[in-house]
Amino acid sequence: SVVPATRALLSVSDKTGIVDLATALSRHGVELVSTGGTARALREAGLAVKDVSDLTGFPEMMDGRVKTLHPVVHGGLLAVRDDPAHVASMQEHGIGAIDIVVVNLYPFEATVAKGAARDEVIENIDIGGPSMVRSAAKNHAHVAILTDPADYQIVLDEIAAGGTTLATRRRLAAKAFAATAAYDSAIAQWFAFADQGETFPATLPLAFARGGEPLRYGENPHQSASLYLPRGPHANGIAQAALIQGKAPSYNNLNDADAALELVAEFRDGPPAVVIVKHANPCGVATGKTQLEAYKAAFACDTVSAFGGIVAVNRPLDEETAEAIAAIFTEVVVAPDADDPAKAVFARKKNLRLMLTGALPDPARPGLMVKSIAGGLLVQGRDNGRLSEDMLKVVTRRAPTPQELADCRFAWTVAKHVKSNAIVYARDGSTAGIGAGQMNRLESARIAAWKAKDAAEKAGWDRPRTIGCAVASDAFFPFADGLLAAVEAGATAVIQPGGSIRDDEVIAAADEAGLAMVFTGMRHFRH
Ligand code: 93A
Repeated sequence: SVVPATRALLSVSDKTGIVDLATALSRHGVELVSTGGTARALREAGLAVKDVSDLTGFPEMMDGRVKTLHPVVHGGLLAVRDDPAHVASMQEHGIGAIDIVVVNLYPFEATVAKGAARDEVIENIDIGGPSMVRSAAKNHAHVAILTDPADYQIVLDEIAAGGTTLATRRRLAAKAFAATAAYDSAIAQWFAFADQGETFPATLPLAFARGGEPLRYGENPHQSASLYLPRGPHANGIAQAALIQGKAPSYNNLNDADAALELVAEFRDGPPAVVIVKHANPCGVATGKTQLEAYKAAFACDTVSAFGGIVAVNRPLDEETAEAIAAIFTEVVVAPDADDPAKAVFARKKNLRLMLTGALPDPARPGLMVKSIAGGLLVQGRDNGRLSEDMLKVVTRRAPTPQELADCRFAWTVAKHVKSNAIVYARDGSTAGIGAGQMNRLESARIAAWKAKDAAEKAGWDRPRTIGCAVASDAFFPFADGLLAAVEAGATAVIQPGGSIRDDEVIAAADEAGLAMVFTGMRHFRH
């Protein structure tokens, strides 16, 4: 199973290390065969090289699209050396065996990444390269396929010792197929996302590669976990954020930080906004004239849950806000950026993780949501639905005041990011109470009201901030009871999708209570 090297085929776009490798190969008496640019580089280094076109009897043609796609090349790669029929075919057609193949592919991803025009991207889809890689890898019983410069030395050492070993050739073959699979999935993803804006690449499982280190554990210590990063183009999400200080984020940290970032990104074009998340649900969200004001208002919504929470801001973090955040135990702070004094504040808090994202992601972007179920994956487009003026329909006798309407929209935006059944009370650009994740809407409405009352008691306010607030419901009220619970809490305006068969009943109850209610026609389930 040791294969001595007699002939090598070299065809590389990235020519790093290729001269050294070829020099060493030729020193071991290996004949070198190469494609245009690679052959030129080797000749310039004074090496004797045979052109593939001399082997095939065809010139490279069609702008290089066809250079190695020929039976003389692929026969030399695929022939089973100890099969008499294969050997006979080689003799009949003048095909020489190739033992070592060194290929790296046209830089497709780099071409996409630099923002090249469509034609240039297409031209950088390598066809002949992956074909050679796959032929050589399939025939690893006889051929060593090098796709990574990191493996050059191992193969040279083996050649020096008499030939490549089967164990190495197998390992190289596995790596080669992983490389072509990744390459094709990047192409598929470009077609699906960047080119056509589709949300469902056919190659979903291949569209992601594990990034960096595996995570310490999953949701619980007995569960393993990894972070996978998309191949090819991606949005600047939490997975791409830079960790400025603190321990590597855990599975739960990333999950929560993602929820916080996605919600705060809804406010990226607005005034300073702060989101505090606990267990992937916001427990306080507010906008303010300053970042500190927004933080204080968000914190006041639920001072208990904020402990050990995740804070996200929509503007570069400033010092006074950092001081306020650092005053209580906070797991993670997510920000587009942080000024130096703010960083200095956190430097004193060794356990706090600071993650900087750069420009916040576009909340309207398309994308994929993946959830695993036993035996399969559920895939859907991300919920990028956003409210526009023309969607809103006033359904009550009373129309909301401008202030109520603003609070409705704010509450609605937050509710989109709260686990269903979501009820959000909001006033003056700040949440007053959030009810999340209950199995019926009435309970979420009650919990949100109870929490608002609790917050008022803790803060020593004379009354809860739900008095005169707006309430948002992520899906329609199936009965009037949930709405009446909100009325009891002090809500004067309601925003909800509408669409229940009992809408008439719910609207009548709203009119009875003097509420202003708008329908959005859009639902934001989040289960
Ligand atoms: O255009 S191709 O898809 N057609 C081919 O027949 C072919 N053969 C090798 N691309 C092809 N290659 C690629 O050319 C290799 O994968 C390598 O990336 C590159 C090396 O070209 P050169 O040696 O001319 O720089």
